[in-house]
Amino acid sequence: MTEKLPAVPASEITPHAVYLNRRALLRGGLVAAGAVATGVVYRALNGVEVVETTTRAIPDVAKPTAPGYRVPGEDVTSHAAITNYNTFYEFTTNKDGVARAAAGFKTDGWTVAVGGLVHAPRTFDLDAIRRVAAPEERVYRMRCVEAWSMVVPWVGYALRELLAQVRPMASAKYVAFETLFDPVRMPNQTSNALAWPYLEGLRLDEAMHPLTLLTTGLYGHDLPPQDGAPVRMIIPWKYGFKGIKSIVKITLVDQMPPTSWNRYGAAEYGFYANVNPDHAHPRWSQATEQRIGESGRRKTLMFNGYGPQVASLYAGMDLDVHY
Ligand SMILES: Nc1nc2c(c(=O)[nH]1)N[C@H]1C(S)=C(S)[C@@H](COP(=O)(O)O)O[C@H]1N2
Ligand SMILES: [Mo]
Repeated sequence: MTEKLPAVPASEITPHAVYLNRRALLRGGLVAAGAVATGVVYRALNGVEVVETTTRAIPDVAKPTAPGYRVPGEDVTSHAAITNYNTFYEFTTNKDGVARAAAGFKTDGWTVAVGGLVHAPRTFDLDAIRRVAAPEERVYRMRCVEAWSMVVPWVGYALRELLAQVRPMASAKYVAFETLFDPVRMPNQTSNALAWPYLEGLRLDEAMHPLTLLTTGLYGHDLPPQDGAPVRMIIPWKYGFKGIKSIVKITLVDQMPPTSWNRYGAAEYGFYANVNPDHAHPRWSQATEQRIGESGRRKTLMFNGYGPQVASLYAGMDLDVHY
């Protein structure tokens, strides 16, 4: 049965992004599989600039099959699209321009300070972050509030593995995250596109959920700068903006922490930001979405399809109020 989907105003999907997903592009070798060197190549394919970003291959990535860890029957979005259609306001607000603007972003000496209401606060360098748990590939549906979506093979491990290392206190109720603030390395932080540093937060039970991924890679390689190198969050049942990039600080707190997009516009961006086709955003319908690389629209699924895993977290809550 073909159901007619409600008309949706033209989204911000550019022909560029749709083009980037063509399977022909994949066959054209834009995924530099197995490459070890980090590099950036600018290529014009039929007049469209594609930034080809190569990063270190992550050794021994496990491919678990637990429910929710894969997306059966849906195509994985191309590497070219995932790395050339980005939101990362610290570099530019132009989605097609993040790859170029972030190219060469240095993560040497990166640390993540994990503290607050914990018994064992600790600052992790990148090697320590990587040693906390074995890397896994998690193929997740991603859905942005602007009504585009992708399917992405992330690499990482459950955030709860990291939190276990610092031993949260019983008084901890939320987890607050912070992106690097460094206007020299993140040049658009000199603008007021958002208040800096970028802030996000989760309730502690959301942070401890096994689907909540501390992410260090995609397509088997370290994250490229445009996707949030060297470490970011991915919470697949929430809108993309909850997936804070280039994290330097994680703090356990007892009050709901402020978040950048909620400060920017509370009527548009709530704290929870669960994917919810029934709660309209003032500017973009949430009922349907444009999967990058497809021509028609898909119906958006409650909790982005992860309801069986996460709906119980919100039992008894009115999700039209707590959006
Ligand atoms: N620090 C930081 N994190 C961020 C953003 C940002 O601008 N700055 N954008 C968010 C938004 S709106 C989305 S949709 C996702 C996009 O991630 P991607 O570019 O890897 O697809 O990152 C999120 N994390
Ligand atoms: Mo987004």
